[in-house]
Amino acid sequence: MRLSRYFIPVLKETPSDAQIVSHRLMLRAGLIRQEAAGIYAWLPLGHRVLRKIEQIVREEQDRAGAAEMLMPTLQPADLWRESGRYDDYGQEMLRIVDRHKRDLLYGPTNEEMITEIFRSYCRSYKDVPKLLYHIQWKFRDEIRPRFGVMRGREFLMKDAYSFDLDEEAARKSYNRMFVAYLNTFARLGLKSVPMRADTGPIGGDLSHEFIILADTGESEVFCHADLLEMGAPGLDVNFDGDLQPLVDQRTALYAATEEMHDADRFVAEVPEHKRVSARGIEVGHIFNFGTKYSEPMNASVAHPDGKERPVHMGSYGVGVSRLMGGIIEASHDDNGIIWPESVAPYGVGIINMRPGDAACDAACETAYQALSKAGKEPLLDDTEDRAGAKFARMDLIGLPYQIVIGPRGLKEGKIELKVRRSGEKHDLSLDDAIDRLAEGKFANG
Ligand code: 5CA
Repeated sequence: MRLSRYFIPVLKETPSDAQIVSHRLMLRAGLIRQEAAGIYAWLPLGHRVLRKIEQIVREEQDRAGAAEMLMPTLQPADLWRESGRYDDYGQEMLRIVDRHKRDLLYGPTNEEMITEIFRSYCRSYKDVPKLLYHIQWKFRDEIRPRFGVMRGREFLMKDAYSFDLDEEAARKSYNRMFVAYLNTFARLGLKSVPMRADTGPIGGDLSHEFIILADTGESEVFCHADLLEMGAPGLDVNFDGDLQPLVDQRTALYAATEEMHDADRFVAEVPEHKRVSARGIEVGHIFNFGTKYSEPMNASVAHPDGKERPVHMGSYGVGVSRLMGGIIEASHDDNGIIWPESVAPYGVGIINMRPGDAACDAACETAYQALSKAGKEPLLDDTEDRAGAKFARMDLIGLPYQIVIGPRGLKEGKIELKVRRSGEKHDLSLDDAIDRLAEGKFANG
C-alpha cells in the first residue's frame, strides 16, 4: 500500500478522554473512531489488524476440530423466552421491535440460537459430538462502556458451542477449547493464564477465564508465578488424543480471579516469592454448563439404550476486538504501538525521504515490489511530509520493520533498516535488506 493513497488519520493531540494507553494509541494511530459510546468504526489500519487476529483465532478453532458457521446478529426474542433468559438478561440486552411488532434482540451471545439449530437436526447419539463456532458482532448495552474496544457495547466475539452425549464427553470438548485458547493467545504474542472463574449470566459450574496481565486490566487476579512461564502446548498437539494432562498441568497451580479468590488458600498453596497478585484483562472465557439450555429447550438425543436425554453443552468465547487493546497494552513504548509480526497490519514500512528524487523513488519502488512479492506486505510512505513526521508516524503505527531510503545513503549504496521493537538499526545495501527481510532473518517477536 502507498501511504499517499491510504487512510491513516493520525491524531497529533493525545485524546483527553482515553484513560488507558491502548485506547489512546488506537485513536492516535488512526485504527478506530468512536461513533457512539462503546461503538467504533474500524478504520483501514485497525480493520487489517482485526482481520489478522480473527484469522488466527479461526485457524486455531479449525485445528481443534471446530466447524465454522455464521449466525445472524438479530435474534427472535421467543428463543430467549424458552431458556428463561429474556427477562434475566436485563438492560444489557438491546431489544428491537420490527414493523410487524415482533420482538427481536441484538445478540449478546448465542446459546439459545445454536441450541435451536442443534435440536432441529440432531436426535441421536450418533449425531454427537458437535463443536460449532462463529465470529460475529455482539451487542451488550454495558452501563459503563470504557477503555475503548476493551469494554465496548458492540464488539467482535468468537463464540463456540459444544454438544456431547454426557458429562465425560463434554469435558473432552472443554479441554479441546482450553488447549486451543492457549495456542491462540501465544500466536498473538500474549502470555495467557487460565483462571478459575465465576460463570455469571452464562451459567454452569466449570469455567475458566483466560487472562493476560496488564496494569490497566479491569480485574484483580491472583496466581502462581510459574503459570506465567508455562509455554503454550504447541501447534502439533493431537486434539484427538488425551488432553487432560495438559489441562491438569495448568490447573494444578493456584490461579483465580477476584470473584473466585480465596486468600487463605492462596497463602497456603503458593510460596510467598511465587505469589503474583496483579491486574488482568480477560481475553477468553470458557464454560461447561451441562444441560442448562438443552433441558428447557428440549435439545435431547436418544442414547444407545433408547432413552432420550438432554445433551451436555459448553460455550467458549474469545474477545476478538478486545484482543487488539490487549495486544497493545502488552506491546508498546513511548513512541507508539509495537505489533507482533503475526498481527501487524503491514510487515514493513518503507520511508522515502525524498519523493521526487529519481534515485530515491527507484530504490523505494524496487523495495516495494520485491517485498510485496515476498509476501511482506510493505507500506510505502511516499508522502511529502517532513522527515520527523514520517519517522514519528511510522513508530506510532508500530510496523515490525522500517526501511529508510534517503539520497545521502543511496550515494554510498546504503539504506537503513530499523527493527521497531529493539530500535536496532542496520546500514545495509538495499538488496541485503530485502533478502534478509524476505527470509525473516530478524528476530522481532
Ligand atoms: N457465551 C459465552 C461464551 S461464548 C460468553 O458470552 N462469554 S463472555 O461473556 O465471557 O464473553 C466472551 C468474551 O468476549 C470475553 O472473555 C471477553 O473477552 C469478550 N467480551 C465480553 N464483553 C465484552 C465487551 N463489552 N467488550 C469487548 N469484549 C467483550
